[in-house]
Amino acid sequence: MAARTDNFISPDYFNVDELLTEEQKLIRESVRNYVKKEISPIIEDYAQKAEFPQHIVKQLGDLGCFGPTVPVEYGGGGLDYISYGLMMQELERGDSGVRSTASVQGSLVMFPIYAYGSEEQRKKYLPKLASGECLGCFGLTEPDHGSDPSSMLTNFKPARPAGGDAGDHVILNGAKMWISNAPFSQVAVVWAKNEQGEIQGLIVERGMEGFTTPTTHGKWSLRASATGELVFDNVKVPKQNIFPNVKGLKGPLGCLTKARYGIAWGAIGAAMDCYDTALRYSLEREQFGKPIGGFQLQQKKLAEMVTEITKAQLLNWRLGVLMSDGSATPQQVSMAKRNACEVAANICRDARQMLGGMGITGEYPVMRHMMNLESVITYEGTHDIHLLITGMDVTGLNAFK
Ligand code: TGC
Ligand code: FAD
Repeated sequence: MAARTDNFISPDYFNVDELLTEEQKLIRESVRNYVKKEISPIIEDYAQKAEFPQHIVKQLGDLGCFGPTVPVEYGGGGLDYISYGLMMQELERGDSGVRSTASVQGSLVMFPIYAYGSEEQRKKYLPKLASGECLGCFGLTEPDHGSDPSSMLTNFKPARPAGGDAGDHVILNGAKMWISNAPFSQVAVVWAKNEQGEIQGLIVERGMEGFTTPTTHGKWSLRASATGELVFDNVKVPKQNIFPNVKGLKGPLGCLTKARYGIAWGAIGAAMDCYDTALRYSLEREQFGKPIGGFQLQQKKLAEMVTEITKAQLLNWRLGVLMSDGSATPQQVSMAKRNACEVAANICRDARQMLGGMGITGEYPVMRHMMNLESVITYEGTHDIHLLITGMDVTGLNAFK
């Protein structure tokens, strides 16, 4: 497949740019340029082959896309949440799988090590994760427990050497499924139950005996992202790898709040790419003697796309302000993630139709985005789960159980 030239022009119908600082705009520009130069020309090929472009891990680290809100002293960017959101928007404009790699590394691996880890854990892992020298993954979902992670079965017990005391290790057993980055990760943040049935996080390293990461094959979505399982068969994990500062489901859910926030921005990046592609196509493609953009039905699609993108941009920006001052609620993040995924999925589908037959090919990024969004609307809490979170927040009534 010929390398694609990326001439993306970002829609900004309400001059949302005026709400951004110069620093935020510069950060966005550097990630946008990176995507144009390094991601757009290659990503279709990797997606078609269902391969993860491993070389981008170091590039994303160099660009500061891993842990942008983690303090600088641990290798993070020390940035505000709008800068982080803009980075995720630009990466997902390239491909959801690329944003996924950054979301997992920054929000689901670096954040818990920073927020719940010991000083030794922070110093040992964060700088290497930030630079991309080391890739991480996050294991919460299990084959039989997805939306309901509190029912997880993965567990650990103190290693009890015959005749000795409890020792320095625990023994981890169980399996995680659908884990982004798993096949290429050097470390995994794993959520498991202790002997009392409380959920705790552990850092499991590749190479520990009994730990394997089989690849998940046959995906029609997120094909340029590597997904796998984490299998623990009596894995001996040092006690010093357990997070000392959190217990319970609020540990993993706290990480998900950060990652879901990034997805809210990211999905709109994919939507912006599809809108930009459809708009250009509609002005170039002629049928019945005029550009298809001159037909009312196509204009309706474009007008609705740019309206929804604009509404989501404003919602994300406001949420970014609340996240930066520490006052955003997880429920607000759920609303933004759900809104962005719905808006993006609809826009990608409409854009694909506007491109006619060409819309199903890899000549354009639209079908790839459309298929990717089927994962994005499912992971980090399904569309229905986020709706129920909003429902519970406004009524006070739990409709999950
Ligand atoms: P519930 O009783 O509601 O909550 C348990 C404790 O957690 C607290 N909490 C949160 N804390 C921080 N952030 C949040 N978003 C939180 N939501 C809840 C809550 O206050 C409570 O704390 P405490 O102190 O009282 O113990 O828990 P529940 O068992 O009823 O479940 C609620 C539910 C269904 C909303 C939740 O479990 C859920 O969100 N399910 C969806 C699961 C999910 O999102 N899985 C994602 C897996 S990771 C992934 O998909 C990565 S994809 C990455 C990529 O490639 O980009
Ligand atoms: P289920 O929970 O079985 O849900 C099936 C359906 O039932 C859904 O429509 C759901 O909305 C609905 N449902 C469930 N409960 C209720 C309810 N109470 N009321 C109404 N409807 C309900 N997980 C990780 O831990 N780490 C990762 O890195 C990761 N990466 C992923 C990458 C990809 C490509 C994918 C597809 C998934 C990934 N996941 C990851 C897993 C993801 O988070 C789960 O798929 C998701 O949380 C849903 O769980 P499930 O697939 O088991 O679906």
